[in-house]
Amino acid sequence: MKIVLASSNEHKVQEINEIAADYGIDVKFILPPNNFNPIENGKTFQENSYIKAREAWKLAKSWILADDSGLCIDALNGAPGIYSARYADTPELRIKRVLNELNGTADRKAYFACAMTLINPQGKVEYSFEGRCEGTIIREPRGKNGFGYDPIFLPRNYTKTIAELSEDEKNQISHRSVALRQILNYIKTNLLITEIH
Ligand code: ITT
Repeated sequence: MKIVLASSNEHKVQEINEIAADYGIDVKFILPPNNFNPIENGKTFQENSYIKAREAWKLAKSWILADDSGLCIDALNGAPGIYSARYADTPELRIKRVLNELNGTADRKAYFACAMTLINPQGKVEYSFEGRCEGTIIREPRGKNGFGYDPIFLPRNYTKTIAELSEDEKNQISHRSVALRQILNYIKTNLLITEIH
């Protein structure tokens, strides 16, 4: 089964395909055409994932999965949240801004959230789910793997940042893998036809 991932983030599609391959069902995610440029003006991750899914459906009219994700920091009242991708011009500057805003703050609690929406070829929402990964923000970036805010995020009960974990290790615990497993489970149970002998 081919599903268009309503995204232009190559890291996301790579991560999602790795998680799906591990799950053991025949689903492959592909990126939409280059002119995919949704206006993410929703107020929640869930609303934005729906907006992305609808825009991709208009282009492809096939199965669509959209992921809207971000980092929510308690001491910053949930910021950067839905603005995570736009918090500054580059990933490095976004990290710098977060660390500056948290300068001197003892409460470092945060979580990554990922809302996913699955739309069917008729354009109706089949399923949606939000996954989370809880942790804390450290004071200096560490590690080179992953993307975005991974170098400053220490998952709960870990001593390494996500950027210091292998892809496999990230995929065991990430907000994206929590949401995607739920979606894959739905697909397996409801959409893949199994032959009865
Ligand atoms: P698309 O909208 O095209 O999918 P995007 O990168 O703009 O790509 P989002 O709108 O969902 O995606 O914004 C998510 C931002 O949140 C992303 O750019 C990162 O800065 C951050 N983020 C999300 N998931 C992350 C992860 O697994 N690790 C680190 N940062 C993440």
